[in-house]
Amino acid sequence: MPAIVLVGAQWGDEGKGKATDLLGSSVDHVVKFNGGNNAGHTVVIGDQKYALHLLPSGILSPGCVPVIANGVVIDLTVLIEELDGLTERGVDVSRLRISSNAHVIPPYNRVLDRVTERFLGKRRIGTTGRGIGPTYADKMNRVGIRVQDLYDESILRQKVEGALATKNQMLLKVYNRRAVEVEEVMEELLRHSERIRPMVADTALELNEALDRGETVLFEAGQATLLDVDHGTYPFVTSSNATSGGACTGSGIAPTRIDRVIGIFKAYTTRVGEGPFPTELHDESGDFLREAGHEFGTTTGRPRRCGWADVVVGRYAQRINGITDMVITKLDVLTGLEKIPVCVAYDVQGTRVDEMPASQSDFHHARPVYEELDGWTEDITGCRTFEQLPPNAQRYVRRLEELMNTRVSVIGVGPDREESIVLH
Ligand code: 2SA
Ligand code: GDP
Ligand code: MG
Repeated sequence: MPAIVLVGAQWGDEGKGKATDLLGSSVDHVVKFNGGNNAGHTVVIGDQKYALHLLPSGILSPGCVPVIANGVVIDLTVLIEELDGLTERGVDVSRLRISSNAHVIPPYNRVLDRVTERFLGKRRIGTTGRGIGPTYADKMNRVGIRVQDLYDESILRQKVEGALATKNQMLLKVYNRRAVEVEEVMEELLRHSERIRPMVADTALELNEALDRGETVLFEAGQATLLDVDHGTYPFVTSSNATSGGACTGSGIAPTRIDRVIGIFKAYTTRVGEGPFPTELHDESGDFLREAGHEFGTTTGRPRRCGWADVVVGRYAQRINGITDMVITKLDVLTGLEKIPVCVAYDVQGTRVDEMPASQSDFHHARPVYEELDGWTEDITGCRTFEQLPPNAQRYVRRLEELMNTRVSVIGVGPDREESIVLH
């Protein structure tokens, strides 16, 4: 299958990094098409653990070309830090390709992200504070700075001056912060520009040519369906399209070229940041999931909010993304629970609702309607075939598959690359 999109089916941190890495050896290119260093993907290979933010997980697979496509926003300092960190650990990063159309995160947008959140107070989004939202806003507002601008200093200066004319008004007059100097922005943006120059390319052309040659390209989404700016729980979302459609606009690959969409669905649910979450647990069950699943932000270290699996969300993700295969991750985390509730519908002010409510207000009021499944106690981390799973774990997976009207192709039973059951 030459063009595969991999998306998160919930609110992120489903284990996309591990799933990408698992496919890595059979893939020629891994493309990051949205988001920036707000993402955090943890990949465990033997005794080595890697936390990737800006780089696609494919960077860890020898022979695979990692691509940062046009839909990504790049913090250049973080990019260099990540490249240096991996190089020190013996990873060859020289194959990286960076789209000349990708936008860069200028320092003032990091400041604006943080002060806006503080200003919003109780209405804050709970962003990662990396400048993601303001940089996408600049892109839409046509005052953004692109990678290609780094190679024309006079254009770059004009753009920085133009952007600062309004940004400094906001910083000074609205947020009571110091103004940002043109020179400090120029210095940061140009500090590493020559170093990345050999990697900068027309990645849309390169990817289309790779597909023409019959090579396999994997598009790896950052964040997830319910964090998508159009299809997520707006305004409690990130500022990019994290759903499968975003792979096309974010990379320059036409929808007709996509062959397969893999959805990553964690066997329970987590969310970081603010916003509605019907199955959230505020009791010891939530603490159990957080501890057993090590649910702390890969980028910010924030404790993740935890709750039971929600198949209304899963079905929604299946529909919005056109998911052809579902990967169920972290099944091992549920080991030891006597009963495992699964949310099959919502009660919205006395009315049963089977699909994601079209109105955000209804979703804020949605209360989960649960079906309870029996748990298992056996350690499943050593299982490598479906039949080796305890019968109740098998039933849990089959029931999710049925309720989400999908096909489960892989089951994760531990963080390591090897701790996976491949069904199809
Ligand atoms: P932003 O910074 O503008 O993208 O924040 C907007 C919302 O998107 C959420 N968001 C995330 N949710 C889950 N995981 C993310 N990546 C990191 C991780 C997060 C971390 O892998 O753990 O370390 O805290 C991620 N990135 C953005 C965010 O929480 C806001 O709700
Ligand atoms: P991503 O943002 O979707 O790539 O996910 P993260 O890397 O932020 O969070 C997923 C976490 O779960 C990481 O620490 C992974 O190492 C871990 N993980 C992935 N799959 C499994 C699994 O099947 N079982 C367990 N126990 N951990 C897993
Ligand atoms: Mg993550």
